[in-house]
Amino acid sequence: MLVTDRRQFLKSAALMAGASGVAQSGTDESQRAQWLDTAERLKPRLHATQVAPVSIVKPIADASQFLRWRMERVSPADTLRERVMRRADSVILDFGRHLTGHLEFSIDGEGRGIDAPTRLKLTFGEVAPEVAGPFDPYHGALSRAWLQDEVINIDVLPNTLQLPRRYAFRYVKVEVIDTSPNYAIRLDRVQATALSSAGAEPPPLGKATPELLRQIDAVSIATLRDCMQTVFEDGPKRDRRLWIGDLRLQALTNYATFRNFDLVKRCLYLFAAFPREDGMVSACVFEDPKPYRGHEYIVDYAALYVATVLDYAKASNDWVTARELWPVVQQQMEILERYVRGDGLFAAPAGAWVFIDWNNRLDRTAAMHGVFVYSLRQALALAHKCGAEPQATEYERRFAQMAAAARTAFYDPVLQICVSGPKRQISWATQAWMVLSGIVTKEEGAQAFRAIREIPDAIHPGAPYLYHYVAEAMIACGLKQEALELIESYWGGMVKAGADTFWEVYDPSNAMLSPYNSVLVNSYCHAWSCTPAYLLRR
Ligand code: RAM
Repeated sequence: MLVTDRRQFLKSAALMAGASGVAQSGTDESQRAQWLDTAERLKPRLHATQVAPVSIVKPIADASQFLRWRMERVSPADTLRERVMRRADSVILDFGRHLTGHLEFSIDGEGRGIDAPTRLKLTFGEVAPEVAGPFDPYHGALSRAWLQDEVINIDVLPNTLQLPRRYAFRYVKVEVIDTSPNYAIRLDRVQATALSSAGAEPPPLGKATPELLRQIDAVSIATLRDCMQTVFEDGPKRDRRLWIGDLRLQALTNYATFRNFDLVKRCLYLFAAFPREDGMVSACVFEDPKPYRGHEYIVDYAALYVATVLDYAKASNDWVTARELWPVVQQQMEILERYVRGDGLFAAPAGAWVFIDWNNRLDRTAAMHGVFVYSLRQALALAHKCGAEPQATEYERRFAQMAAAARTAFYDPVLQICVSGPKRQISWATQAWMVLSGIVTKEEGAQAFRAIREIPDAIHPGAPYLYHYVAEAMIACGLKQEALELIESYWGGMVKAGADTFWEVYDPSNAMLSPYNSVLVNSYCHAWSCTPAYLLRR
C-alpha cells in the first residue's frame, strides 16, 4: 500500500538521518504515535504535601486594597472544631498559602436525632474576592463552571469526605445551607493535599538581594510550583491545560529553579504528537481523558515552539530530543514562511489568531514580524545542531531579508523608535520584539526603550506575558537596571497587593481588568507570570 510504503520510506530516511546525524523534515502517524508514547512515559508522579489551614478569617471591604478586600484574622484554625454551625452559618478558612490540590474534612452532628441530610456549599478562592461575595449573577465570557464552588449533601453523620475535584486555592468558605433544626454540625480535621511535580525548592536568592526582590522571587517560584502538574498548566484554576506560550516561559523559569527537564520534554512531545493536518502545532493540548489537541492555533505560539525546543536542548544538553523534534520545528517554519510577503514582511492571514498580548488596542503587525524573525534565529541555531545545512542557509537568507524589510517598515529614525501598522502605533510590544529579533541593534533598542518611557499614550502591555518579553528585551539591550525596576514595580506591585502567586492579568491602574469580562474568572496563579525567578537569576 502506498501509505505503508511512504511510512517505510520515512522510517528508513529517519534511520539514515540518525546514522548521519542529519534529521529529516515531515512527520507521519507512526512517528506521532511514538512521540505520544514518549510523552506518556514521561508523565510524572505528583508530590503530595499535607497542608492544614492556619486561621479562620473574615473578609473586610477595604477600598485602600488593590483587590478591594482584606482578610482579618478571627482565630486560629483549630478553633473550628469548637464552632457549632446551623442553617445559614458560614466560616472561611485560610491555608496561609496558595495550593493546587484536594480538600478533605470530617463533619459531625450534635443535638436531638439527626433526621435530615446536611447541605453545604464550599467555595474555593485563590484571592479574597472569590470568597468575599457571591459568584452570581456571573457575567464572564468563560464558563461559569470555572468558578470553584460545590454544593454537597451529606446523608450520614459523622462522616469524613474528600472532595473529588482538584482546586486551586488559599481560602475555603463553608456555608451551611441547611440541616435539620434538631441539630447543629461541627467541622474538624480540615486538610488539603497540595500537588505538584516541581520537586525540591531551589535555593532562595542571596541575602544581599533586596527584600522586595526576594519576595518577588518566592512568589514566582510558588506560582511555577502550583502550575507544575502532569504538564506545565497555564493556571491550576483555569484553563488547567498546556499552552505553548505559557510553557515556554515556565520552562525557562524551571531551568533556573526546579530543573525538571523531563516535564518540559513531555510537553514538547505532546505538542509534536498532535499537530493540525498541515503540521502546525496547536496552541494548547489537553491531557484527559487521553491527550488530544486543542482547537485553537496561535501564529506566534507556533513560532515560539521553535524557541522552546532550542531552550530545552541548551538547558538540558539533550540534543537527541532536539534532533528528533527537528521535523516539527522545520514544519512550523515552513508553514509560517508562507505568510511572508514578497517584500519580506510577515502578514498573518486575516482571521488568524496572533496573540502577543491581551490588549485589544495593540497593532500586532511589527511584533508578530519580530516573533517570526526571532524564531528564524532559533531555527537557524537548531538547524546547525541538527546537521540541516540547506535549511540553515535558507534561514540566514530569510533573516537578512526580513530584518532589512522590518527596518524600512517599522524603524522610525527620526523618533528613534519602532512603530507598527498604518497609524504608526507606538507600543511596548513592538519595541520588545524588534529588540529580541535582532532587527534593531542593542543601542537602538536601548534608545527606543528610553524614548517610549516619555510617551504616556504608548500602548502598554496588558498582562505579565508581554511584561516578561519587555524585561527580557531590556536585558538584551543592556538595560539591566531598567529591567530590575520594571520587575520591582510590576511584579512587586502584585506582591504589595497581596499576591501569593502571580496573576494572569494585572494592570496597576485597573483592578477590574479581565479579558473575560469578570475578574472572578481570572486566574490568580498563572504560568506566564512566573518569570521573575528566571529574570532575577540572569
Ligand atoms: C488564555 C490563557 C493562557 C494563554 C491563552 C492565549 O486562555 O490565559 O495562559 O496562553 O489565553
